Amino acid sequence: MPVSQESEPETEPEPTVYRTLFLSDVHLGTRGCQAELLLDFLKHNDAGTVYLVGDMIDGWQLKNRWYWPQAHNDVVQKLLRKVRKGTRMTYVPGNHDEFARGYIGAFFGGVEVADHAYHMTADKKRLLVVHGDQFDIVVKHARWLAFLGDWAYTFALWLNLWLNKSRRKLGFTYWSLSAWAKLKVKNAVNFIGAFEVALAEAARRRHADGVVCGHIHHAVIRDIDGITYVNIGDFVESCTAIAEHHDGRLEILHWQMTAEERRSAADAASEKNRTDARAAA
Ligand SMILES: [Mn+2]
Repeated sequence: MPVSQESEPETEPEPTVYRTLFLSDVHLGTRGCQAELLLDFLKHNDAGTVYLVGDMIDGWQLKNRWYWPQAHNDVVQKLLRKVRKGTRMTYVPGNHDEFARGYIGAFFGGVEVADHAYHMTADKKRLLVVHGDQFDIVVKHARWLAFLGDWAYTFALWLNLWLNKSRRKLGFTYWSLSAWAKLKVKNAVNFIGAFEVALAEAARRRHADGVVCGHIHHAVIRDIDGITYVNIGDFVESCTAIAEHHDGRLEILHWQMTAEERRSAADAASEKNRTDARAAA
């Protein structure tokens, strides 16, 4: 017997249904999180498979100060509701929600928690799905590591894991690569480039055709030496997600306005065009 806890009006628009949706860096539990826009996004967009690629909940912020408004709760409910309706959902934790890394392999409300995942696109491309913070040290020391070779790369990945574990045990906050990069503003572009190359390299080492990640809040789809590099962006500043169409084509979805705001903006624009056309006549 179907049980519906939420009753939604009959007039709900039909959502666009993609093959896959990727979301990351939503940062629920912070004031910066654009939960209302995300709710609107989830209302208008659906998929057979959804990946939540880390920093969905900001455990670091919540530990300092509890902030959990209704809209943030609604996002969680909306996602779980999709699962109940048959969406396959995988949650790949990031550094801000690393508490979830203690539950790798478990299912919560039908959502699988995984350290990383491989997604096969409709056109048979194998994509590594990972948040990206695992490569912070590799990114920071990319130049040295390239010089030192393979053992250094493996060591850096291990060091990254170990350092953050120790910092946590000692009660320090997470060392944030993005914060570090923002301090060195003039290096921001270099930093994004280094991150992209490090993640593409990670995909190559795992014999994947591409990588879908988050972490640096910078949505992009581009080719790096034959590897498809995809960054989902975030739902804090840029409000972006990645969609896979039914033919395997990947696209960045921008959702800085609610669908309603979008419609009235379009109406206003076409009204202005009509007025302009009359004035010109
Ligand atoms: Mn992150």
